[in-house]
Amino acid sequence: MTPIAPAVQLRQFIAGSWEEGTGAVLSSANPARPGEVVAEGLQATAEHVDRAVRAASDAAAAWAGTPMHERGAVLLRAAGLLERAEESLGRELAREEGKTLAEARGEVARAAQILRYFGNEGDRAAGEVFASPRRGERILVVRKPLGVVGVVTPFNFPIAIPAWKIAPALVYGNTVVWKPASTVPLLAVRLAEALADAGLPKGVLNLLIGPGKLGTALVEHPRLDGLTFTGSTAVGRRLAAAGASRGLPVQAEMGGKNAAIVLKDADLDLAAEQVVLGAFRSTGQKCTATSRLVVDEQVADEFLGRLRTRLDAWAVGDPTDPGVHMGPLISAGAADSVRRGISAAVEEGAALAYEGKGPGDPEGGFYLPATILELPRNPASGAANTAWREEFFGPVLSVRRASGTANAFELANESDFGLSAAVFTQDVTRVLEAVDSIDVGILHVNSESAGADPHVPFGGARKSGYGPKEQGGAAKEFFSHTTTVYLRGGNPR
Ligand code: UN1
Repeated sequence: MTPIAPAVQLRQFIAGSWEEGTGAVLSSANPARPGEVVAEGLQATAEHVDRAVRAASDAAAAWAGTPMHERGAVLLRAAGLLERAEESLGRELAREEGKTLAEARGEVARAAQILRYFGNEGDRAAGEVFASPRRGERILVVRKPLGVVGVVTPFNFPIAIPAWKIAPALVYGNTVVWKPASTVPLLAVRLAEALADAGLPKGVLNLLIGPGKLGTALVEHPRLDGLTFTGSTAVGRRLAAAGASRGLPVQAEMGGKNAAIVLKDADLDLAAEQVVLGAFRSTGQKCTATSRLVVDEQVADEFLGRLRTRLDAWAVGDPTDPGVHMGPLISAGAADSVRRGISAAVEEGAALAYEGKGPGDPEGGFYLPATILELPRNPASGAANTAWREEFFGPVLSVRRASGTANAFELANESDFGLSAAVFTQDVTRVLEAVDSIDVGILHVNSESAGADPHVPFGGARKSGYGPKEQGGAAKEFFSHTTTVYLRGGNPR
């Protein structure tokens, strides 16, 4: 057995200095072995929020005036630091969050890739030039930072989601006050360290570790200029409302109830592989996870059989064991809430179609087996079932059978959310119909519903998202605003 690493001391990062908090003790435990503390320290308080926002505000003008190329260069150096530490950071991430080592390393590599993409943005277009209808004139559209941006991030991608918010914030010239989920503070410290070591000037990035109410203090701070959030729908709406009431731009990436749609002509083996990955990787704790399955009734029994066969070989246990496919949930509270959701769904008529094996020795970890629920055939009771409507954020897949393609698309759209979907078919006509009729921000054809690339927009339709999308060219829509300059020479001819 590998020796247990000692708990890392947690500190706040304000105005370029690491300092102890003054709030209650915060312990980040390993969800696979809750007795094992991964990191520990004192939390930040409202007083720290105030100092962090002031530090970011004081640093804003100099950072906005730093050439974009130099801002990008800091991100490129930080990317290199993360790449070199992929192995050790991946291990810390798996121990703190509970996703498998392979996924955790992949996430660190993804964070580096995001920093690289936005680092290189420092040498790309910084605005646009238009012709003018008047002689002797050009019209420039230049981009400017918002100022101080609050960044509030969830537990499930402890380094990639922060990277995809902080990197564009910084390269477009904003300064940042970041409040990560209190369950994953260690990875937040690691990202802040990498950016500081890469040469970020004092006050440009400030990190506050502590309870959710710090997010409220942040959005209410008079010197905050914008807020970007990823997390639960309830918290996102509350922060967005608080921001809007003060006239702040807010970007909020919230829930999903993403459907995989398996049509009757699909490659069933490929679809089964991808649906298992989409539903159960990261223990179902992705806003892009596949939590609903719509399968054509003509292939439903065959397809569900293939899912069961694959899941029988799905090992659940300590995520740092390389043979494991699925680790624990993030906390006891999260596991209880998913259990309550499953019970409610069953009481409302869902059938337990599959329940996988748990770990050999759970050691008190917050495990749940991979679970498939088949919802009532009656359309009204299927649609009304809790497992069809509510995001569980756990390893649960809710199934309904469709009577053909049109019905399958209807069922897929039957949700308040619209983040992602995955459609499985070999027929290009069905693909084109899916593109037109499935109302989501991200549509996968013959691949799982999760995943995001740094160079293309990420975000949801309908109630999954609020404000501009993230990543790619979309990121600048939130992290900068435009000044339109009518530029005329002194003596037009
Ligand atoms: C992915 O699908 O790889 O919180 C990224 C989430 C999303 C990110 C998903 N914002 O799960």
